[in-house]
Amino acid sequence: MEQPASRNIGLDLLRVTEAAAVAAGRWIGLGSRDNAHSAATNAMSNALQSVDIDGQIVIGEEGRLGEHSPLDSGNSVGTGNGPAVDVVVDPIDGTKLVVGGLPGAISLVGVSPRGTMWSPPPQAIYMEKIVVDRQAAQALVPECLDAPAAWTLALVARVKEKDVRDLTVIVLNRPRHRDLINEIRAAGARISLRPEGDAEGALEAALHHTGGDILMGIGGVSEGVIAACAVRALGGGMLGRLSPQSTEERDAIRKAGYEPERILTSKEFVRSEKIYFAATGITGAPILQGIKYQGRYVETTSLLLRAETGTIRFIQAEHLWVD
Ligand code: VTB
Repeated sequence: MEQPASRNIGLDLLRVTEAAAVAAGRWIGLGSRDNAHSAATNAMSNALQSVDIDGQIVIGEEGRLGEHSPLDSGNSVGTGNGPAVDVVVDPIDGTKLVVGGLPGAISLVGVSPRGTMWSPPPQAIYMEKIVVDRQAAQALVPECLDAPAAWTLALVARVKEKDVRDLTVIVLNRPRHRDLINEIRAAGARISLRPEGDAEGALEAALHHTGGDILMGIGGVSEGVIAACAVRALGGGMLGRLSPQSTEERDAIRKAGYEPERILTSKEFVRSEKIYFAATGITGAPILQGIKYQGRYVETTSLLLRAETGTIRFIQAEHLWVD
């Protein structure tokens, strides 16, 4: 006999990123980082309270921002009725993009069973990553993180059956990436330099047919773990390693008993197939349209992933606007 379909909390989680994106959207281009950030964080936290999960935030943003919010690591979220889960959130990936009215900002949440999400100490801020889609996943080997970029790009190009010059590499525009950018250019690949948003970049690289073939470089830790949820759900490939950018950060990681040198794959970042991932566009990214206010309605575009079943849903919604 056919098994009854299992319960899917995805739609409830989608409402969480929709709420954060709609709240953040009110601050697009208005120049206030604090207002944009707290609007999105509060909206996300409120929306999470109505989800039937017994959730715990695994990586909050207190380490990076040096300030506290209802979404700090260790905080409980959800009604408490429902599965015990780990939760990783990013109310806005790319706050400066929202503040400046620039494309690329999205809101994200990832959920997996309690105890399955990798949780570094809050003092760990930076992570080096490589992310590819399901076609290129087999090409990634741990050596890629230390090899010259040309080597990794050649492996990815081969499995994707294209030339290196046809690859697009997504990289955050930061001084720390000067050598990486030079190596990629010398290898002949194209670069999409981003001012912010490496979780969004990872999503583009992990989804097939987006135009972005691979994400490389050093971004945030929470962005890395949240990206790992999406990568697993999409069957893509990912390598990550903490990349402390100061001696204080390195010492804090060691003191907490973590090996800064350890390389992890998406399966080690999230040790379960029971992953949900949701993202909603704020200012409009290549994969998700931005928020549109249409008088009485606000329109959102979201992505909802469930790893267990491999479902990929793009969801467009109109919400009756109550300000
Ligand atoms: C990235 C980016 C974020 O932080 O994670 C980046 O995706 C890394 O830190 O949007 P630096 O900005 O210090 O390089 C953000 O820019 C902000 O959280």
